[in-house]
Amino acid sequence: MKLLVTGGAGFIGSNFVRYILKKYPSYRIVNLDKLTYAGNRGNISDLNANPRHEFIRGDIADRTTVDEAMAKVDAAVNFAAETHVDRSIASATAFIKTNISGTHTLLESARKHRLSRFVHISTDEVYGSIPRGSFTEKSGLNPSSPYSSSKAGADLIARSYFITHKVPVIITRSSNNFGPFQYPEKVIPLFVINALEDKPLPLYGNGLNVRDWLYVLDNCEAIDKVLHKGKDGEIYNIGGSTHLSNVELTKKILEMLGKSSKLIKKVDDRPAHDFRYAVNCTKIANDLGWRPRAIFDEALAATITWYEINKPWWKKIINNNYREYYRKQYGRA
Ligand code: NAD
Ligand code: TDX
Repeated sequence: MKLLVTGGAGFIGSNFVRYILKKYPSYRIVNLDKLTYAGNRGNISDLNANPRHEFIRGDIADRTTVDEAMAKVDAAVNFAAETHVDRSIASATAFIKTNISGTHTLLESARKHRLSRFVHISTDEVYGSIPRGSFTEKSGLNPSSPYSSSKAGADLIARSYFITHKVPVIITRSSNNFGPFQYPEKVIPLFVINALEDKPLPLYGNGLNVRDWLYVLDNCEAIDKVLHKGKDGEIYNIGGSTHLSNVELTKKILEMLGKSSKLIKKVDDRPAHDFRYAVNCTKIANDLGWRPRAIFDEALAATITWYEINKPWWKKIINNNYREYYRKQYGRA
């Protein structure tokens, strides 16, 4: 199979590209990535000499680039997106352009090139917050941030291309991922790095907001199953089944690193901060036989070790974005 992976120089995309090339020795990947602040060639430097991996620097909203890439492949997985909620609150423009227009451009091209499969990577955030229980794939969309709204818009357009144009679209909605190569603006890498450097950990609001943590390689396995065995037009939730409040998560990180909880600094809350995300994963378990394998504490410890070992990777990112990191380090207050 020849596969187009968009956003394959980002966190989940780079883990997925590596996972697929290793698992399927005959597969070829065309990796299309704009290399925004979040994309990093260093995330895929081990693939530089791999003849089965072709990297193209380009924008998913650019029709010519997309058509050229799409002409080379049989199927596509779309990871490319603007992904940080806080940035979408500061300015939503890039989110609308990439997440909505970019997805539309890809769908048009997939239609033209008659792709055999188009997996669109969405998020549990499109369902909005749920105080208890969990959302199924039939639940309505109720996003609250410009990020999640742009992802919900993309989901609806993707679904419409299946219904109207019979483009073989499948959507995945996963919970919060963590693991190697995650850009250190997201809570786990940010807090691990700050703790390693004995800097404050800016915990938003009362710290009681709950997220369901999914190890990135479990997500890669789920997407692999969806790509090969999923049914056209379907949506699959993917969750880690590890629900933790932010304060519980923060204390775990500090404990694993042997650091004091005095490093926790409560700061102003994120505007419209969703309280709790939770997805019901019965469908992917029953239909595709997927369940998360990782044991959370072990996967978190392995992730912490990865950041300890790969200091030059995150030091370079921080040095290139010094002002931003200074602001994050001291929080919003
Ligand atoms: P990321 O921010 O680490 O990486 C995004 C990648 O997309 C980067 O390499 C970036 O350069 C690229 N990109 C951005 N705009 C582009 C454009 N216009 N054209 C081409 N490339 C572009 O993101 P991530 O955390 O790896 O998330 C990947 C996908 O998974 C996203 O669609 C996100 O919404 C979804 N998702 C993420 C999580 C999570 O916890 N990280 C959870 C659920 C869903
Ligand atoms: O400095 C921080 N302090 C803090 O308390 C940061 C960055 C976050 N938080 C809190 C906010 C959230 O409740 O931690 C929780 C997780 O925050 P993020 O890492 O920013 O993730 P979240 O907003 O939950 O969204 C993530 O999961 C779903 C990804 O960024 C999305 O791309 C994905 O769709």
